[in-house]
Amino acid sequence: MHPTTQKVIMTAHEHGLEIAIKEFSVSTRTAEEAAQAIGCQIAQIVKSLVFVVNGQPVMALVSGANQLDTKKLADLYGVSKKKVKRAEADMVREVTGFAIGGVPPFGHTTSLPIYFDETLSQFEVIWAAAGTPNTVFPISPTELCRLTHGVMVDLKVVVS
Ligand code: 5CA
Repeated sequence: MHPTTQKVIMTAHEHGLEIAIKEFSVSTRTAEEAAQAIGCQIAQIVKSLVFVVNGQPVMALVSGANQLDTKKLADLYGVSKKKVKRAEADMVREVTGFAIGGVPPFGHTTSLPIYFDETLSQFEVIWAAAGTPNTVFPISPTELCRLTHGVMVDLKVVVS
């Protein structure tokens, strides 16, 4: 098992949860690829995205079906939308310990505030990255929200 994946398993274990990692021979680097490999809806894929709000890194766990509305994230902090940026690859690695494409929702090297897309809560099972671009694991939204101390919010772009 890859050491980065081990970190994800251990963190879950510390919270009393056993997770079963699924490793694919194909890429699960993007939500589309992950859904394809798993054979689930894209909405069931958890995107673990790092944003910088007012200079502070935060993580948003967003359904693969949704785009994050930076205005909604900015509003949570009472700042202008201009103060919200997507983190660069280097920063993602620095604050999570993982490279883009395999960033898991927990097991990070630093403690990040976590926002949880409410769309994810409609499913019994959702799938998140397990530390590498070809590993994922299933989890219930309730467990994931509990384990990450996630704040459930509506952050999605509404397409009209
Ligand atoms: N393993 C999959 C599904 S679990 C996964 O990690 N998906 S993800 O959405 O969490 O990670 C890919 C995301 O990383 C992309 O949606 C994109 O928002 C972001 N990303 C990709 N390239 C870059 C980059 N160069 N800089 C910043 N963010 C990036």
